[in-house]
Amino acid sequence: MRVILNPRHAAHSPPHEVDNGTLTPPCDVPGRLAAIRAALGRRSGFTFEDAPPIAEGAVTALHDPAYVAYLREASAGLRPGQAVYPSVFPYGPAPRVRGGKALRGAYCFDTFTPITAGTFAAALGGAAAAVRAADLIAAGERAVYVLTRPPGHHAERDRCGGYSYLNNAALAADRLSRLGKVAVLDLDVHHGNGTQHLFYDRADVLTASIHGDPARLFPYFSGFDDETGTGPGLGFNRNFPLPPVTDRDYDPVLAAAVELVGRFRPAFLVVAFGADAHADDPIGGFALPTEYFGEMGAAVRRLGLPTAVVQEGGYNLDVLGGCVAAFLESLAADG
Ligand code: OKP
Ligand code: ZN
Repeated sequence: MRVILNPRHAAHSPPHEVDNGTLTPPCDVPGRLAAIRAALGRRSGFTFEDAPPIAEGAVTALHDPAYVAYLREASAGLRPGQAVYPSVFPYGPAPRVRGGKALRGAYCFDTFTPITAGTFAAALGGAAAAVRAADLIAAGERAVYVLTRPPGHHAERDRCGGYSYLNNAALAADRLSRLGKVAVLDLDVHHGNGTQHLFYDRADVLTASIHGDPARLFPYFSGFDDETGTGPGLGFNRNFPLPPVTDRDYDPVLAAAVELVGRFRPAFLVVAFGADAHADDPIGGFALPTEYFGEMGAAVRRLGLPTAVVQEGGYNLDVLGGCVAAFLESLAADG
């Protein structure tokens, strides 16, 4: 399987996150990508290539050009080691954005997602990898893996959050949607609110996400099962919120989500893949064993669709690579 790497991921390495008024160590560290790269390198069947660069115009079809310019300019204004966080978020009937502090809150929905000097370069490198994977799938590859960080599935049209700045999976899906219907299956333990948001009114891209119940897990405000789309997109978004479960209770839900994808009859599939539903993940709370990620890969393989897999979360460096390898090896298996 071809693995498309984000060559700029390490440029983004935030010093910390802010949680409940406290500086906490970052979860999305460069070592995540290194761990996955090493695990895949120990197995046969994976080839690695850097994504060729893309122009900013490749992401402004989906993301607000002013938001993308904000990310670029905010990054450019910082020295190494500096980080910019929002402190005040939009409020009132007619929030107005006139200065830097308002921009920070207008374009970001949490305090976990700082902008640093290298953030824009890293985010654009991830988008480039996703675009490259989409183009390879469009050209006839059966399965391609995008190895990138920071994640992307929480990024909305004009807002970063949840460690995500540009929505890599959505960019791949949108690119493929020019050629046929696309399904996005989000297996990260957190709801893919950004992807849902970007396609909420579209019938040509089905979005389905299995995740921890947002009543208790990030991103809290969305991912409930009554969010099903709007306008022409009504019925083309489906959420499967779950309590913290083991593989036994996850499995029937995975089967239902996969069946939903199959019934949609897409030409292409994009998997937003996270390993953070693993039992040993520090923030997910679920209880899946490493081997079960192989079952997930097998379920996706049985759909028989050309598939781009985009890396999202997964924060235990000791198990992350094994989960990714199990998923991809089953996905690529014969028969
Ligand atoms: C991004 B992805 C712990 C709280 C952090 C944010 C989670 C973002 C997950 N300090 N909560 O979906 O893996
Ligand atoms: Zn996650």
